[in-house]
Amino acid sequence: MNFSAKDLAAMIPPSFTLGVATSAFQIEGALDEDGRGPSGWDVFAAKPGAIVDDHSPVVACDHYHRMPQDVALMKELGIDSYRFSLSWSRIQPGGSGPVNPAGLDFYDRLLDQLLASGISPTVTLYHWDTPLPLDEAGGWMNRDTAYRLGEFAAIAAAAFGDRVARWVTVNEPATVTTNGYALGLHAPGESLLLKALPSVHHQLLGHGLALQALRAANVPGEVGITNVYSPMIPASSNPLDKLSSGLMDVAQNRLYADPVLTGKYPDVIRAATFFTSFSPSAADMALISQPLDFYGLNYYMPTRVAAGPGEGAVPPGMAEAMGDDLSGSAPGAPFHITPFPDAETTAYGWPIKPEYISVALAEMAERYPNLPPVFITEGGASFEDVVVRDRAADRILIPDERRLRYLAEHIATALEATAPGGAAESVDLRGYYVWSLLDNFEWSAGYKQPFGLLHVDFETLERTPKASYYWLQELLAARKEADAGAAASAIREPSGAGQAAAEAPAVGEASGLTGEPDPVP
Ligand code: IFM
Repeated sequence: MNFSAKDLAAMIPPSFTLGVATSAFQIEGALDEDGRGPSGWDVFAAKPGAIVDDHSPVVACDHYHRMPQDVALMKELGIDSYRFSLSWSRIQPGGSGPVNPAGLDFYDRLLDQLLASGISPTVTLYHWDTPLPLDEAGGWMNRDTAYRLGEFAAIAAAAFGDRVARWVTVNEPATVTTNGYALGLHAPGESLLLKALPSVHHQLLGHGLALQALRAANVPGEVGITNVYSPMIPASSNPLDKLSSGLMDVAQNRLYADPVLTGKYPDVIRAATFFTSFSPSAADMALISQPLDFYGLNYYMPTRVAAGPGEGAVPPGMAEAMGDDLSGSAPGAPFHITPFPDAETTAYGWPIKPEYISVALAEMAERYPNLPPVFITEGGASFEDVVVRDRAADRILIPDERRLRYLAEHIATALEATAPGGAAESVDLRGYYVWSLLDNFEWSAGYKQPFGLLHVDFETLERTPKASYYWLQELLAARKEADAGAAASAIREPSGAGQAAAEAPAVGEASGLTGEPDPVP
């Protein structure tokens, strides 16, 4: 595939939302300021060895202080929507009880500034940074945390409900359970393996209670949940590999999507309840499966699965990126993740396979006949970026063609798949959010996995647009022109996005460097 921004713009339906996404803990910093309480992640990240090279989230991108500048960069980019999360600990420092007015004020200003910039806000209520008192009381292993999330949703609805276009209750419960409770790679650092199952149910219940609170507050915005989805591919036609890949599919995809979209846990999980005390009530399942306005799907990669114990429970290369030796992370596991022989990978070791975004959407359509409209609420790639100085033009360039190509191919493939005649034509795909606006604190991988459209120098905190930023800017401008009815096939004037956009490389072209580029130390 080789798409220029303009080719791609021509494929985008008029009401399709193009946005960027971040989360509070990954960008805000200011952990001890203005009455914010500690979160479980503050404590986890401070443990020696928990984060690669002991990187600290204390400053992160300093978004808390640089928010107006970041919104201005989004406005210049021309995005339709910004997805960000609320720091629960900033708004309700104890995770229950009193609200912190300064915390509310920060998000008030952010929302107002977004709306004044023509950007529609999508708010995630829970993106992993559980208030510490709740984590200390058992976190998601404790049913009470679900009720606390419902309460937090009511606070957020009362404060911001008038301005939020779209609410995501919980982000990627699968990652929280797998990394946080089963493998100990994320906060709260529990290694409970299969005993982590209650953390699944309590997060989904938290989703249901948050949804109920938002509806009770009559928020005008749409409400949904976000799950990460990775098509599972058996490493061979061997029945054991097929069985293993089916089990991974249950553990990573269906365990989270089935209860929300069908009101039932997958059969294999229900069969397992025969041996365990896990037995969710009909009332819980009804809360979890309330109708949604949209379903959020995070797609990054497919997963190739082989039978037998192997290296690990995360994609090869990722363990190293997280600074961990995961060879013993899932002792006795009957299967493992194995590389795609022919795939390029990101810096995280994630296989780059755009065709599988189509598989993900088609599988969702097949499994869930009542699937609501879908937003890809995250997609993107980490690559080590090279910063070069273009002396002739006296500017800094970050030619991140691989990220730009990743985005173009994934957006194009998703659009093709959901267009009439496509593999997932019944899916009502409403938008795509790029992860991420900024290079940021990538959890256990610290600052070593940059996903941003904006490069962040973590010493000076200066933001510099990468080639992918200019490419997206050109795409957005071209799409707006097309929507405005400008002659689609006529030769267009340079887009309103300015000269930088006009200079942005098409996918597959050179980086736009002129003169003698010097690597910047
Ligand atoms: O950075 C994360 C984000 O917080 C959740 N989804 C995946 C991203 C990349 O790992």
